[in-house]
Amino acid sequence: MPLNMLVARHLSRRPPPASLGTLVKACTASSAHVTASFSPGATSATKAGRIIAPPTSLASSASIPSRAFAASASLKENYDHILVERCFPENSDVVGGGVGVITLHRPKALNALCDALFEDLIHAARVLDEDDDIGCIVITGSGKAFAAGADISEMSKREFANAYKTNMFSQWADITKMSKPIIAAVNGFALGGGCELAMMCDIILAGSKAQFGQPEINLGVIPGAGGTQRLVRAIGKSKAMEMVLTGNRINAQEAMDAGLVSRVIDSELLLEEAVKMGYGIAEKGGVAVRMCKEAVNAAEEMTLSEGLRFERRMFHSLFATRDQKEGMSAFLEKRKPNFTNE
Ligand code: CO8
Repeated sequence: MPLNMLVARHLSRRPPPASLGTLVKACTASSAHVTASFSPGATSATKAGRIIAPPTSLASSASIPSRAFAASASLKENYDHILVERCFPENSDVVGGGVGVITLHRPKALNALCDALFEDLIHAARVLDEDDDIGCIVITGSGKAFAAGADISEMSKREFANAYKTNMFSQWADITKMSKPIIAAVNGFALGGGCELAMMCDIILAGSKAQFGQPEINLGVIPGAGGTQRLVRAIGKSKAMEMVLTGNRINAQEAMDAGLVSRVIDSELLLEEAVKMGYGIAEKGGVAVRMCKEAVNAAEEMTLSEGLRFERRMFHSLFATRDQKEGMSAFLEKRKPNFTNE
């Protein structure tokens, strides 16, 4: 098996979905990078030629007590409903320049978001968020769906008291707590909770076959993870109201015209383009990237004057970073900056 395939597949025992064919090219890693990311010292075992230990950055981060999750965080060897890959640009020594790709992979159920899938998704997202080699995360779908919503067969049996007492689906919001940017690469149906999951991400790229909708009204319920709130902020009241009241879907171009997505990309190239965009973000200074995310997301919650003050304070604080010194020096010296994310 070529090295790049090994790297692209190292966290998945399942065969990658067909769409990953193009991604593998984008995920090509140099042998130097493989050594750096998966040093023998950190490798506990090798099965059938596949490295199955956590990457060194995760192994070493185990000693950093900064966040409770980090203490035991490593990607699982196998997930039931997702595929996870750590991709690195070819011939690059950018610090933290990798992109974590999480592929929702329950194609027979159109990636319906059952509890177990969401548990997998949140676990992997948290680990990648803590991984110093990774600067950006991509969430994508497989088959003909990004995700066709919450799992209706699982939901159909729930009763009010149980839903209320367990705060059903509240864990979904954990996706919005990641500090690194998340790109949703939507390639097919993004319906109900699937559309809401995409809206929890920071950038939505739509494949040309993408379809977005909030069809919960057809099931006798309403959206429950942002379809009546984030959608309004993204596309305005009238269009959002039409979507949630009629359950009608919009296509990729309509989503683009409405401001829900930032770009429409040929379906075949979507994942590759998303990973490339991720590499572009991951090569910037990591502290500034996180602050950009935090400040832009704060705009949804704050008044203009509060938001401007928050932005200015964050801007000031970046003058305490090495990356600010490096970025400005590099500009003046007419060279590329070498950010260290400090
Ligand atoms: N849940 C469970 N199974 C599903 C779902 C789903 N959401 N969507 C599709 N499937 C299954 C189908 O049952 C079918 O399974 P099987 O082959 O075993 O019969 C398989 O996927 C393929 O589906 P179809 O045969 O229907 O495929 P089509 O191409 O004919 O149609 C559609 C595709 C249009 C996407 C259609 O499947 C559909 O309408 N799906 C339901 C979409 C929907 O209503 N989504 C909203 C769900 S409710 C929700 O998301 C609420 C979120 C609240 C979050 C709250 C957080 C706090």
